[in-house]
Parts: sequence; C-alpha cells; structure tokens
Amino acid sequence: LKHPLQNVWTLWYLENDRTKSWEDMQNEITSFDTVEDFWSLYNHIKPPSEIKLGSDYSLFKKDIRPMWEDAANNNGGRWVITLNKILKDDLDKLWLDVLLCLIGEVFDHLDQICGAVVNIRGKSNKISIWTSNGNNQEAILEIGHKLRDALRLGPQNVLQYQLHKDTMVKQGSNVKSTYTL
Ligand code: M7G
Repeated sequence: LKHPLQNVWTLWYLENDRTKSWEDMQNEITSFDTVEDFWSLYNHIKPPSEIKLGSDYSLFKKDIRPMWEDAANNNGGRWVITLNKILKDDLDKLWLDVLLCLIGEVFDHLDQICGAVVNIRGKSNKISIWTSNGNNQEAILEIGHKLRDALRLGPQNVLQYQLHKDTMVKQGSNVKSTYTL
C-alpha cells in the first residue's frame, strides 16, 4: 500500500525557446499523489542544478496552472528567495526541502498554497512559493515564517513577498516587495 498525500501535485518543466510564447514553453510532465510516486519521480529527473539555463521546474496543485493567469494565482503572490552564487548541491537541497514542505503540508494555511517554482538563471536563480490571496496577511506571514524555519535560511537569504500584479509590470529587475522576512 502506498502512502497517500493530501493533494495531487503536478510537475511542470519550462524550456526556454524564443520561437514560442511563454505559455507554450510550459510542459506538464506528470502528476502524483503518493509519497512513493513522488520519490520515484524525483529520482528519475535531473535536479535543478543540472537543467538548462533559462528553464524552470514548477510543482503545483493539480488543478492550478503555474501561471499568473490561473484563477488561483491571479490575486496572489509569491515568497521569493533570490539565490546568488549558490552551490549546486545547496540549490538542489533547498528545492527538495521546498518540495517536501509542499507535499508534506507543513503550513497552517494549506488552502493558500498554490505551488512552487525554481528559475534557473545563472547568477540569480530563484525559488518561490506561490500563494493564492495577496491580501491574506496572516496566511502569508505564517507561510513565510515556516519557510524561513524549515529551509534554515540564514541572514544572507532574504525572503520577499511580491504580488503577481506587481511582478507583471516590473521595470527591469525591480519588483515591489509587499513583505520582507
Ligand atoms: P520569469 O521567468 O518569472 O523570471 O519571468 P526572470 O525574469 O528571472 O526570467 C520572465 C518573463 O516570463 C516575464 O517577464 C513574462 O514575460 C514571462 N512570464 C513569467 N511568468 C511567471 C508568467 C506568467 O505567469 N504568465 C505569463 N503570461 N508570462 C509569464
């Protein structure tokens, strides 16, 4: 008997391709809903440090697409950790810990969790956790504090909460942060 998870999760892979629209670059890989199926998937794919520059992995609840346009994300935002010059092993470990936080349902405000993304961008890799309601301060802060503890982030790693509506209109790399932890 396999050990069931509380949600069904879907893994997405984005491969950078200038001939495609952003939405068309997203590939839905597979879904799973047991601990065993999570590990067999995880053991079967490359860790984030080994995927191409410009690509992303996303893990989202099955009925939520990993994009601002999805109704679950539209009014939400993300806790972002910007990882400058991180070692490969540290990046992979951090992403695994984020995945385990999601599938292990460690947050009080589980309904607010949409998914997580890792962006492979060379010197400025990012890991983010997307939440559903950018006005739910209590839930956002609870999730942010739990992440800081669970990922054992040091003072060099700032957690910034950014509303998707602010990210969409960003100028350069400056996005307004609604909360910082
Ligand atoms: P990014 O890949 O999130 O971060 O956004 P990066 O700047 O570190 O590479 C890069 C670009 O991808 C954005 O400026 C958008 O053009 C596009 N993009 C990213 N996201 C998350 C979305 C999305 O959810 N929907 C749409 N339509 N475009 C997106």
